[in-house]
Amino acid sequence: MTHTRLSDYLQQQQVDDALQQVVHAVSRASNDINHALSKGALAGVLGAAGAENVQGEDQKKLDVIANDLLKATLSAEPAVRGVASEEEPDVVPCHQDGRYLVTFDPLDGSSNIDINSMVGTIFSVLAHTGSEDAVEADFLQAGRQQVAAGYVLYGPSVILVLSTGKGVAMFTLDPDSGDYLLTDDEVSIPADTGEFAINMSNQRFWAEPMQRYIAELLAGKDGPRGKNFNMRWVAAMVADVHRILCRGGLFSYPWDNRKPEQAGKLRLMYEANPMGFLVEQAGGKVWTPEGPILDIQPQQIHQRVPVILGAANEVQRCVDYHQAG
Ligand code: AFP
Repeated sequence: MTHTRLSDYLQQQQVDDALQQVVHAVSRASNDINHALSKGALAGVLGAAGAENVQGEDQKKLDVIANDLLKATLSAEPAVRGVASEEEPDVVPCHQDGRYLVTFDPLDGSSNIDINSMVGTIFSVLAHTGSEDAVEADFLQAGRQQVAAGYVLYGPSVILVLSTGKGVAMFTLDPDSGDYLLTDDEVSIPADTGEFAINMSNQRFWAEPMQRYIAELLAGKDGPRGKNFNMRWVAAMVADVHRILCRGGLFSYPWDNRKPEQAGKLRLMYEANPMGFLVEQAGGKVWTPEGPILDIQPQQIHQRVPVILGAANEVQRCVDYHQAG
């Protein structure tokens, strides 16, 4: 069976040339990141980098390697006006006539690196409409303005998942050719589910409506939901969302009172917005308890947001519990 190559798919979808170049730059960088990951301890790339990022998190060596690879590859692309990264304190201006801005989480799930578990690269593409040199304000566009979003999941297979606003497509890396080949272009999230993903160890810190919603799932068929639910938690959003795109489910990283001043753990511009774009394109919902995440007007590049996403009916029920107070 022959599979469509990523380059042919982008042409068939009539994606503009400049955006095609951006997607190809991300796919090239992902090949290099995957190579570094697969060498792991053999290349001495595991473990801490010995520095903190702007989030105050200890960087892993591979966080820095992945960030440097993506920054170098994208900033060499004439179509790129600027980039922003979880690992960069400020936005990085690139080409003064570039049409697109790219935000990325170079290696999501860093706590999984040293245990050989799944990690991924998340990216979001916005049109540049502002000043000559890209500045932070140019990036502060609502998630619904994204022209493309996707991720690369470094698992048993390396899978690139992409949406340019016309549904979601999945491409599997052929290790022999180095090409990403189309393996699914009918990605859809059922409105109902029997599976949820949340870090249960934080349960006592959540707001009461979230505690109620999750308690009902745990009560199973003898509880108000009248059916049993299964739970998964990979501790890498990219892997949990990939499962939801493949077989449905609900994912949440809610606000909790450990740091009450912090809206949530996940970052809006390079985690919630790109993943939310994909989830909505696949028929799911992505909300905070107040409303759709993709409608949020960003205030700063590293801002955080509480996330409830996946099966539309489950997201709605969870949000309704919050809005009922
Ligand atoms: P790291 O990249 O620091 O491992 O964080 C990953 C993440 O941002 C997201 O991908 C996971 O869903 C979530 O954090 C896991 O958080 P916990 O480690 O608190 O479960």
